[in-house]
Amino acid sequence: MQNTLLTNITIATMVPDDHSYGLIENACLAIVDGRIEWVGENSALPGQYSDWLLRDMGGRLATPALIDCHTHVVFGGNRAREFEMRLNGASYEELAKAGGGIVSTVNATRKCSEDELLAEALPRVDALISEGLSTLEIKSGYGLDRDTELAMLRVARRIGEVRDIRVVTSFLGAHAVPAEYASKADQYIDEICIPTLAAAHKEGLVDAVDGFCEGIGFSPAQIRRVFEKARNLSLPVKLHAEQLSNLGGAKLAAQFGALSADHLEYLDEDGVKAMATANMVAVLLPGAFYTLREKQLPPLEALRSYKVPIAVASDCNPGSSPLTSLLLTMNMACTLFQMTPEEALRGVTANAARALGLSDCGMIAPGMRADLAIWDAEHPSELSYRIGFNPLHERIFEGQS
Ligand code: DI6
Ligand code: FE
Repeated sequence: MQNTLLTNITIATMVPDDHSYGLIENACLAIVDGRIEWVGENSALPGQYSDWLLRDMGGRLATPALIDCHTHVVFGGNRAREFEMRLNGASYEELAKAGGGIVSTVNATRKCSEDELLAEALPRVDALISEGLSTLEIKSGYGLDRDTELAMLRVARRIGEVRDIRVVTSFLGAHAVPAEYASKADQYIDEICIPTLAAAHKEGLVDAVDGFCEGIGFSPAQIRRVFEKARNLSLPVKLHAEQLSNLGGAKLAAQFGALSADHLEYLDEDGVKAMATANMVAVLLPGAFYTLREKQLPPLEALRSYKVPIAVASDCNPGSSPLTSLLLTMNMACTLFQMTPEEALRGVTANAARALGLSDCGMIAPGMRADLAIWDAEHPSELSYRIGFNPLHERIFEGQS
């Protein structure tokens, strides 16, 4: 689609950060070589576009294409049985300690070839794409040995080749301690996690480095060592922090200039301040909160008052968030966390881009990539309002339908 002009369209640009959606009605949008060249009201359209290929969008709504900035979509097997056990009384932490949880997905993932991992991941990715996704973050972390961590990241890169999406990877070697290193977490960090990070980086497989800072994961001191390696390799960091308890993970991440801290139910005001000072994004994951039936809400008011940008993501993973819908994630962010529909949409567009360190997507403005979602909707609040309904009319990726 070269030199195309979309006409008769309502656009939620998400540009001004003032809770307005940046709505333009009766708008036009000019696309050249996969980039947005002009956007504005029809009445202000410059003459040079008059002989371009016109596409009448029938008054529909355009938003930036959706961005899922926190997922674990590559893994083997599923944990439906564990879900059942939780509903029969076992807690997530008890199951993790009894060799279930993340470690059981590690066993299933290690048994899969790269082709099998790809085949298992693609239906999940396709579900996200069917709701207008353009950009997907994918973490490793279910291998926990060198070969399987590398395999997961290669599969993540392949997903970006076999589908029209942009994939951003995160190395999550510090996700859990594998059974062969039980009670030897420090040794695992030294012998597997850090050397595997170096190997994955050498293969060009790592865009950022993540960790799970939690009682059932790694201590701040252990995460610090992984982050020091990331700094050495000039890789940005992010952290699963304050999900089930407050270990000060967000503050640690702030010391390393992290892109984001994610989950954050137990974040305190000091942590919020540290995130604000370090210009970090708070990534909230209502799917995990919902699945684990958590009670502790993330500190939304404090995040708002310190002006920490808030993103929301699916956290798609087999244990705590088997969720492959960003529209449902947006609905949950509103209903469970009391975010507004505007915050939810910003959370899967402009602020999700920021959480990934991307400055060329997530908003509709000249110079941005032409990654758009066209909806059968009149107003963007409809995207968060419905439950289990997909009003996507068309997805445009780098200017192509
Ligand atoms: N926090 C989560 O919610 C997921 N990982 C993490 O660090 C859970 C992953 C799983 O249970 O498989
Ligand atoms: Fe996660």
